[in-house]
Amino acid sequence: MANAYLQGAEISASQFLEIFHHYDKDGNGYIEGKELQNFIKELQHARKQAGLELTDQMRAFVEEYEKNDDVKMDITELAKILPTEENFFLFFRQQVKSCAEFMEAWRKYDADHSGYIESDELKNFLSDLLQRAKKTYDEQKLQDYTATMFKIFDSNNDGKLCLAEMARLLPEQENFLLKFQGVKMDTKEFNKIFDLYDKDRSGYVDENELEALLKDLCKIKKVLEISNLSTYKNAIMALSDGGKLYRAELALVLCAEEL
Ligand SMILES: [Ca+2]
Ligand SMILES: [Ca+2]
Ligand SMILES: [Ca+2]
Ligand SMILES: [Ca+2]
Repeated sequence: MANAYLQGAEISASQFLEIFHHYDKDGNGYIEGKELQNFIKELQHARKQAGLELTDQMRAFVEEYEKNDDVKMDITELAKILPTEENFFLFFRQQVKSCAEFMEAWRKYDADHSGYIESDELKNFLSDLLQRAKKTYDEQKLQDYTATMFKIFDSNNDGKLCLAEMARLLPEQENFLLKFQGVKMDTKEFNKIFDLYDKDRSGYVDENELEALLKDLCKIKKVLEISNLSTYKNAIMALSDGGKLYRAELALVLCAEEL
């Protein structure tokens, strides 16, 4: 593979994906161990050949690796290092800054309320993001872009994106959704919890009911931190219909199965 991209040439979203797969030899979703060693060696070599210094991001990454060779690089980290023509990770993060904004967007673009973002819905989402960022694009580009997003994020290849798959786009510190993956329950337990915390039996959980639920969850589940309670609450409430969080909406975050 030509090394132009390591020297700073701009690459397209699909080339970017190829590069990731090129280095992730065993295909486990991370460039790590020998793979990472190889990546860093080729990166340093290519930059030197082109008479270029490492960029600040590259240097920071290499320094971290030198301190701790257990470092794993996932696709969002590679996106920070390699400049892409349309760096959708950085671009997405400029537009969707917090978990609450992400949930709001989720609610809006899951137009058929299936609990998933399907191809057409993702296309609408990307199209709006591009417009907001005042980028020019045509139908072809939008289709490529959508297809690439699916290749990257549809981990279980079912042709639709669930909340947890898309949540990989969020920065680590904002990304409590990944923590909630470890808290999810089966349908029976989820329904029991929903009924228990829907104290007034209105059929939805309001903000206070949700707060009580999350407080108790923080006590039982070590991965959740009580200091983040209001962040969790605000983000999950962003999925609600004007403060009414119905069963199917809460299930997106707390239930491991489809209702
Ligand atoms: Ca790997
Ligand atoms: Ca949908
Ligand atoms: Ca999927
Ligand atoms: Ca209620």
